[in-house]
Amino acid sequence: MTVSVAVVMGSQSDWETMKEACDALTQFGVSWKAEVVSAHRTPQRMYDFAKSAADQGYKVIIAGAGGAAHLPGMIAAMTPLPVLGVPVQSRSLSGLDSLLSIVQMPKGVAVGTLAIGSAGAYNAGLLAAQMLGSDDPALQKRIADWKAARADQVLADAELGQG
Ligand code: RP5
Repeated sequence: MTVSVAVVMGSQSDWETMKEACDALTQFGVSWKAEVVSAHRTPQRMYDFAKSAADQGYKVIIAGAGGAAHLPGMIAAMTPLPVLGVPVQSRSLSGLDSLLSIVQMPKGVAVGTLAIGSAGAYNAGLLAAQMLGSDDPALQKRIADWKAARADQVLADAELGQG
């Protein structure tokens, strides 16, 4: 069976953050496969993954990394698939290094960069589902229903009090 979204990350230590992306994909019924693919430690594995991702049938790649986070950009350089980058919160600079490494791509190599940490990871999964939903009416409806339910919840809780 073809898996729709590849979720890759630079280290096992990124999984706690990146599993949020997988949770979002599961929530909307989108298939995913997660694995460690390091730009620095396993460059050949990264090359092989990026070069074969489209032929494997993936539609979107989510790539998370921390620190000198080259992984999303390197993968984007080698695949025609859309790449969503998640800056993982780093120990020394709280993820600002990850964010700038991922977001500051040169013109012509696109990485859609999300927020630092678990919110960014979840949103990467959500955004991937929304991208796939443009070609899948049932998926698009599940996302629209979820958004409507969230809005209803906010409205139901909107009255905070009166003095
Ligand atoms: C990056 O270095 C990884 O993406 C990770 O966020 C960071 C730290 O990796 P570990 O030292 O925890 O393996 O390549």
